[in-house]
Amino acid sequence: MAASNDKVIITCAITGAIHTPTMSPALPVTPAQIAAEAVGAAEAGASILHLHARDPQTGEPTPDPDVYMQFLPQIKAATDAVVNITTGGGLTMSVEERLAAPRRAKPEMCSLNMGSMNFAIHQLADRHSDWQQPWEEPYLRRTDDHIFRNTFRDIDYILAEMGEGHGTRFEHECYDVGHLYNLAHFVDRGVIKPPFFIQMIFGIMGGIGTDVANLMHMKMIADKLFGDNYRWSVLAAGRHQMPFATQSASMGGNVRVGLEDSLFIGRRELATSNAQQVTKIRTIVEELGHTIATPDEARKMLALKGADNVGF
Ligand code: KMH
Ligand code: ZN
Repeated sequence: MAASNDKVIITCAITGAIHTPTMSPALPVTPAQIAAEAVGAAEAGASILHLHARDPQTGEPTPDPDVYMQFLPQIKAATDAVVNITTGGGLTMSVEERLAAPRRAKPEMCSLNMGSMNFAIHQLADRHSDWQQPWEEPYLRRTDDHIFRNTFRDIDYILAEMGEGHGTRFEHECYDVGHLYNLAHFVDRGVIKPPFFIQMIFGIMGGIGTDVANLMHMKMIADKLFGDNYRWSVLAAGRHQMPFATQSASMGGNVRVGLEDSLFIGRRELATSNAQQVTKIRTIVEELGHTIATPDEARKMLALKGADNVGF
């Protein structure tokens, strides 16, 4: 069994690299918007903030560390939430580009995607027209031919650069059962050490689907592979976000919400902010009889290096 949760960690993924500005006016794109949304999410109860950057003019995902540095200090000044920077980046970025901002920022946490896969969001393009920016439609449509690259060598490289190099720990993003076995390979080699944090992901086209039986299976296999050496969390894409997060909390897991994963707060109703989603899942978690983790409790649960030891 996974280490039991006294407290539930809420991660909020603020903007990501999947959704585009046309899809929702609430999606933050400028550094000021990303900082404000992150601070709002933390105030609502998120103890971890998962962050990507966007080009301030166009809203296109960017790997530029200078853009990250326009919002990271603001977030740090306004909240003690754990900053978690993506190493998945955006769908057009090389592994080197994906590492540029994490290298500069040396955060407490980074995401680490645990396998290569098809990562398809082209179907989102069929739901929209009148694009605000010329990059949006081609960015989405090209993903019917997109491989999200995360080879064993890439994973080793990121572990060495960020883990050994900067003491960063990881949100291990597992989009299918095979990714748990990939994680086990690194755990068995001793390069990933407990207590590690598994983010189980449901509903990305190319990954495992949104059947609750899949969540049960992922959890069962994680228990078999890792015993009580791990912490786990769930995110599901789109309308499955809240049901799957609720299922995770009711099974003793942690939860991730945020506009990176879903733009909605209810059936066909767009969320007005990241904080709105955090407040909703926080209410559910508390109604289930759990307590949410503060940032320092999350740090302790995940053995993080602390907010004083980062590069921003
Ligand atoms: N967009 C999520 C499905 C990353 O940033 O490294 C996964 C994610 C990847 O958050
Ligand atoms: Zn992300």
